[in-house]
Amino acid sequence: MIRYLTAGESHGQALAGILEGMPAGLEIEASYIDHQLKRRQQGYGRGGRMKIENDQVRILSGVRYGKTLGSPIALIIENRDWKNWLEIMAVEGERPVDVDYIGVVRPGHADYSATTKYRYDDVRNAIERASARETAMRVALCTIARKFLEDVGVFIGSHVIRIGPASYESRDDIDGKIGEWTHASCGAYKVTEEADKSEVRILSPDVSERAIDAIKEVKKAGDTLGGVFEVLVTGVPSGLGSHVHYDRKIEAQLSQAIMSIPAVKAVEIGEGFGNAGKPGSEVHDQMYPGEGGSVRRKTNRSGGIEGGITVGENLVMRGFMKPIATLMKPLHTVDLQTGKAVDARRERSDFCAVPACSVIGEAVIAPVIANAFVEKYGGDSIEEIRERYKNS
Ligand code: EPS
Repeated sequence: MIRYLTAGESHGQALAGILEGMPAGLEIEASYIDHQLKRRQQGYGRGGRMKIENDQVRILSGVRYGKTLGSPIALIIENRDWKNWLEIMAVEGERPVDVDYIGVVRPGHADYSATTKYRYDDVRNAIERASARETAMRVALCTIARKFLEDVGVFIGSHVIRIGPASYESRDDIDGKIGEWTHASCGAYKVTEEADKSEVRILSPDVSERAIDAIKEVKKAGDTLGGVFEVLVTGVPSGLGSHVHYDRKIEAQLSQAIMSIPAVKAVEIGEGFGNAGKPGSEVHDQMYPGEGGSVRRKTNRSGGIEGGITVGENLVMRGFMKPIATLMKPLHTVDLQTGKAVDARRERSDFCAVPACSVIGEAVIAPVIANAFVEKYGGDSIEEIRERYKNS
C-alpha cells in the first residue's frame, strides 16, 4: 500500500516526510520534485512568505543512483524563514520572556478549535501545524507517486475555474478550452501546462484578468478570496478502485485527498452538484460500442467513476476553497486569555491561494491513483508492473 506521513511546523527548522510502498526501479530526481514545489509557490495573491522561501527537497533515503529501491523514501525541505524564528520556535530550553503568548484566535482558522482541543497555552502552537506550509511536503511526496503514474501513461493536471466573483459563464466555455486536449492520454498535462501560463491558472485570458482584478480589490480592502479548481486525470485505465467495500471506492479516496487540503470545504466528482437536481435521463452517461469490444460514452457526467471504479474515461473532480482566514481587516473574535471581545490578529498571509491549491490538488490525488494501480496490476518493481499492465 502506498502511504505517507508529514511532519513539521510552519516556522520550524524543516518539513519532513516519508513515502512508503513505492515500487522499485522508478527514476526520480530531486529537481523533478522541485519543479512541482516551485509551481506550488506561484499564483497572484500569495503573501510575503513565498518571497522568503525557495522550496527545494533533499532525498534522504529510498533512492540510489536515481532509482527508487522499494524502501521508504524520506524527504526534507528546509524552512528558510526558520532563522528568523529561532527563539519563538526553539525545540529545547526555556521560553524567553520576550516571546508573547497569543490568545486571540482567527475565525475560520484552526486557532480556536485546535487550541482548546489540545489545551495549548499559546495559539502559536495551533497556528504552526495548521499552516498550509505543510502542503509543500505533501506536494514533494506525492510528486513521486505522480512520476510513477506518468511512467505508466496516466497524467494529472488542473486549472482554476473560479476566483471569488470571477468565473466562466457556462460549462461550455470551459469544455471549449479543454475538450480538444483531454481526448489524448497525456491531455491533463497539456491542460496544466497551459494553465501555468496564467498567474491565476485560469485558461481564459478574460476570466484571468477579472480574477486578478478581484484579488487586487480584496487586497486593498484587507480581505481574502476563495475559489474553485478542477483536477483532471487522463490515460486512466478502467477497473481502479472497487464497489465491494466503502473504503475501497476510488471516489471516496479521491474526495478525502482533496478535502484534506487546508481551506477546501467541498469536493465535486464529475457533475455531482448539478446532477442532484436533474432527472436520471439527463445525468447517466449513455454507452455505445467502442474499438476492440470496448464500451465508450459520449458524455462524462460521472467524472469517470461508476460504483467506486474507474470506467476508462477521464477523471474529473473539483475542489472548493474558502477564502483564507487571516484578514488584514480583522473579524470580531475573542481573546482566549482574557475572555474579552477583540479584533482578530493580523498575521502575514496570502490574499488568495486558489492557484496554489489547484497544484496541491494535482499532487494529493496521485498516491490514491498510484495505489489503486499497484493494487490492480501488482508488482514490486516498475518493470514488473509495466509488464502486467501491458499484458492485461
Ligand atoms: C504557506 C506558508 C505560510 C502562509 C500560508 C501558506 O507562511 P507564513 O505563515 O510564514 O506567512 O503564507 O499559510 C496560510 C495561509 C495559513 O493560514 O497558515 C505556504 O508555504 O504555502
